[in-house]
Amino acid sequence: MAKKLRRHVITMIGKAGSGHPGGSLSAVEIVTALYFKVLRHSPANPRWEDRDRFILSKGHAAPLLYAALAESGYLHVDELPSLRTMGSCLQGHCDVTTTPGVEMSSGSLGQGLSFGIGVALAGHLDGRSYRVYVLLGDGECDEGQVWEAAMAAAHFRPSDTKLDNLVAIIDHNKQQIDGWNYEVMNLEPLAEKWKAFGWHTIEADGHDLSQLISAFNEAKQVKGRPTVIIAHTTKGKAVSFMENNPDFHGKAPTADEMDRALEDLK
Ligand SMILES: Cc1ncc(C[n+]2csc(CCOP(=O)(O)OP(=O)(O)O)c2C)c(N)n1
Ligand SMILES: [Mg+2]
Repeated sequence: MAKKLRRHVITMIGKAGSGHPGGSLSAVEIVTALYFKVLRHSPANPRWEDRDRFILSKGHAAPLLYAALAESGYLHVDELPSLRTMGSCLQGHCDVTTTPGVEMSSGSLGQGLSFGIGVALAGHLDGRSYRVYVLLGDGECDEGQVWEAAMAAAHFRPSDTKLDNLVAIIDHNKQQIDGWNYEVMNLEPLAEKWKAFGWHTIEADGHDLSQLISAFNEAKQVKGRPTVIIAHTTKGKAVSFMENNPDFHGKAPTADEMDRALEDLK
């Protein structure tokens, strides 16, 4: 499934002629684990009230989310090539008003965790047992709002239960739009920061499905505080000439590059 999603990402962005391959490819296993092993959801009924919520805060990875939504049945796979065309329900960044299964309009970085806290608090208030998963980029953590949210999530105490229905996942691919994080804005020590903000903190190989699934299972057992999974990943993962190559943060492959990428993903 992970390979299928990668192939969709490449062909969708290649056909559209614009989009963000690097940060879509790095998060493939995280999204695969969630959609195909972890989330309690009902693709036939996207607004089912008890569904677990997945919030893509790093909204530029929309093609990956659309591929997962299509492969799990929210959309038809043959709608995927309409990415970024006028009138399509698959715009370049996530739009809650047009795409079944999208929980939040995102693309302006920094907002998803705050929104996720609201959804998690609402779950407690409504007596529902759904869980909330928010995927953030590591460069996205340059945004002050992420840290306001990190502080707030460990603070709120709905009916004496802290937000243990909330899981943040950081796609820690060590790069952002302009290159390496350590050159743009050093984040380290990242795990220690989240621990200091009161979160149960797990580090995992973000391309190892079994490590990710155990991390999500561990998070389900944690009581009284939210969990963050710091998923160590590689930007552009599995396409040789895109791996760790900042040029492919936000650039579509040419027709020739698309062929070479699909060759890597055979
Ligand atoms: C508020 C805001 N500022 C700037 C941008 C432009 N932008 C899009 S992606 C990106 C880099 C994000 O880096 P990271 O979160 O590490 O994403 P990834 O490496 O997973 O692609 C930036 C600055 C944006 N979308 N929103
Ligand atoms: Mg990054």
